[in-house]
Amino acid sequence: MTPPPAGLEARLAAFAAGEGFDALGIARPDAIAAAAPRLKAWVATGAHGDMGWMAETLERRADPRTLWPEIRSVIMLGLNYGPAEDPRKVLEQRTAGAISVYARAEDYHDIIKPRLKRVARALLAEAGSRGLSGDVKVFVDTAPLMEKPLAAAAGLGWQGKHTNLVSRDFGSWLFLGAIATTLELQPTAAEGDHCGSCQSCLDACPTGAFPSPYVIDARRCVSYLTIEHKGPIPADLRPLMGNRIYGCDDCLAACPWNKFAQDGREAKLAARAENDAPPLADLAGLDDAAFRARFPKSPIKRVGRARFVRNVLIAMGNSGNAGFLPRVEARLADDEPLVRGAAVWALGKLAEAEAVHRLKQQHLSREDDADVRAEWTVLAPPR
Ligand code: B12
Ligand code: SF4
Ligand code: SF4
Repeated sequence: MTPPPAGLEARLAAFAAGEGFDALGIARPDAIAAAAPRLKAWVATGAHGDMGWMAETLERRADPRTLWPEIRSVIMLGLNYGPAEDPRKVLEQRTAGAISVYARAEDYHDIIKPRLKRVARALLAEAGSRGLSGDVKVFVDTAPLMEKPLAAAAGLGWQGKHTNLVSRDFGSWLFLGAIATTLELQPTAAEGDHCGSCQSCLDACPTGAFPSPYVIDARRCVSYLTIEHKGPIPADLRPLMGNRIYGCDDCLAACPWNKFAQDGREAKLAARAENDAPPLADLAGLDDAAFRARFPKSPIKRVGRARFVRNVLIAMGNSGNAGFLPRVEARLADDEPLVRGAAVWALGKLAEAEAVHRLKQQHLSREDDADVRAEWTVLAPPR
């Protein structure tokens, strides 16, 4: 295929800027050869936990050409969602829940995807006006594509020791999206690593989720535990989660490159005030309908009510606030075993031994779920 006339890339950049994207670069589909063996090695250690889809899509993930053989260029786009203030402030408010920055606003998938489609359509129209024909597909976290290595290859930044993409201009606060195309576009230069001797992100992690720099053990990451993990959260990690009820930003927020970042310009990505530090007391009693109504257009809805209330109960257990006990006790009889189990754990953290014993006698004999029975058993051995 002959290269397109000079200027198509410049028009592409203008379309992307017009749709509000803050960063753009172009990578060849074969640009991430080093990522494939690393990904395979990572999955082989089991670090992906119960994200079975990572292992199932391994081959396609390792090379975009397996996903789409005709692909010639991958356009990587970044959208700045830099918070107005340090998101870790809420971690000190033990009776409130900490929701990660990306989830305080509207679901970014819904914001980015239509924009990617418009940019892609404009690119095809522009190429057509130059006598070029091509095809496009857009991705935002929705396909087995390694967005971070591709973004680094396209020069948007580098994969920092916390494994996410760090940008000189936006620090750790870029959402990534991709347009794959059969058009042969001029690639942009890759970005080098600027972490140097810094390891602030590694030190900041509350659960020790980095076995080594640049490698995450998802099974220990609060983001995985609160969002992806469907079962009971391992007991040894619960106390380390503090009041984080949906995702975590500690490693991102610790990055010194954030000092060059600007607040996100996007109104739709601005935090909703009610999600800045929501009182835990308002969240533990949500039923299905109330949960959906509380988080309209939010990514939080994706985890469903049971997983979310599980997280809230763990935060209550970590709060040291015995005032939560009536709300915790109410969840001991919840329909969902996941919720009941977390309530038992929170009870053990907040209640006096006498109350624990009384409630155990009341609930254990009727409990038919093995996980919840185990929570009761660990909590206080039978007298
Ligand atoms: C699976 C996943 C997760 C998992 C696993 C996290 C992870 N680091 O992969 C969990 C649920 C934990 C997660 C959490 C979060 N995620 Co996430 N996640 C993804 C997803 C779907 C796939 C990522 C992937 O392929 N992981 C596989 C592993 C192997 O990749 P990796 O960690 O990058 O591993 C590489 C390094 O270890 C490297 N490596 C190994 N050794 C060495 C040595 C050196 C020297 C170097 C340089 C590299 C290196 O090689 C590996 C392969 O490239 C992407 C979307 C996508 N399709 O890409 C979003 C994505 C990565 N997530 C994103 C976000 C925002 C988050 C959270 C911040 C959300 C939150 N606030 O809670 C946290 C951050 C946690 C963290 N520190 O990573 C953004 C990141 C944007 C950015 N600027 O990078 C993405 C790109 C989504 C998006 N479209 O914007 N996520
Ligand atoms: S998101 Fe939080 S728990 Fe996960 S690796 Fe970063 S600091 Fe650790
Ligand atoms: S905190 Fe330091 S080590 Fe971690 S990504 Fe940022 S610059 Fe790199």
